[in-house]
Amino acid sequence: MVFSRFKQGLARTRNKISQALRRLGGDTSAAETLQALEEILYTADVGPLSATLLEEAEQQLKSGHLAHPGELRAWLGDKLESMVRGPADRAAPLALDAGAPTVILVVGVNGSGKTTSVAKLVRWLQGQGRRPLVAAADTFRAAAVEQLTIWCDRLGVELVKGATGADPAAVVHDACDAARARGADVLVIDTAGRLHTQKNLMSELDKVARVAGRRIEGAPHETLLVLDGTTGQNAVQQARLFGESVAITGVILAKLDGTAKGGAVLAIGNELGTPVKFVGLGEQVDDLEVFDPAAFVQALLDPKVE
Ligand SMILES: Nc1nc2c(ncn2[C@@H]2O[C@H](COP(=O)(O)OP(=O)(O)O)[C@@H](O)[C@H]2O)c(=O)[nH]1
Ligand SMILES: [Mg+2]
Repeated sequence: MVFSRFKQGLARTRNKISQALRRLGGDTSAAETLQALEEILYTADVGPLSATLLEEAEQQLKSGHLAHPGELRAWLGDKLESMVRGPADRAAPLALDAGAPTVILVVGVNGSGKTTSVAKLVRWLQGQGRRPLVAAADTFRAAAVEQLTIWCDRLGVELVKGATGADPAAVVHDACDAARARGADVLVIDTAGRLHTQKNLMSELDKVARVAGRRIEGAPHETLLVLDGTTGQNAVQQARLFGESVAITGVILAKLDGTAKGGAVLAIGNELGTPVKFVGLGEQVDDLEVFDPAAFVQALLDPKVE
């Protein structure tokens, strides 16, 4: 199931890769093989790690390994899988039951997919038998609250919101109390988009986290950074910068369905030491999957076209 969802969602990245791999045959020269590999790594936007992988592949080819395309595929699969980090426990990717209720703060830049990911997370939590409550701490634009209201209505989940322009920390304060009073076991907080360079907005985020921590012990228990997968290596850079001022516990890589740069997920797991916990594979509430590195890499390199 996860495998086929990844396959479908990764269609664009996967097609690029299988095109390159299909060109290889038993009589392909080492140079041609390396070229194909290079093409794979660069189009998938694997990033700086590509150079290391190419060097290793060259060594392998020199010593007579990887001569067959099947071997190259298997070798690449092993390499990629060892690079990428998913949640430590894929059956339980989030630290639920960490607090009463568990507080999940969702952050990221504008348009990365935060609000949609909040809706998807709520759906996922409901599927886990949880009772989530949502806080609309993006009080910047009325449209942002409206968007979240529509999702929450559809999902049958309560939303705590403030007036447009209200202090997000005040909304979170109320939401923490509401979550407790109404017996919710998870509180998911949507926030406004911000860049790591916007000092005032970053300190606003600090305040939101502090207020949550005062209302509920240990909160926020999870701080998930939502990244736009279509931006490839820029997403990696964003994660690095964001991580310098916010304690990120995991990444949601959204929009993987719309890109050939699926390799960026590998770079995030490798460079940041922050696990990719979920990937977004579409615009609907069910289009969220717990990230499983092995299934992801297998799907990426699967030669079968469907
Ligand atoms: N194809 C695709 N689109 C997505 C995904 N996640 C979000 N989007 C779209 O990206 C746009 C911005 O999403 P939104 O959640 O409003 O971003 P926010 O500004 O970070 O809250 C919307 O049009 C979403 O439908 C995804 O996983 N796949
Ligand atoms: Mg939003």
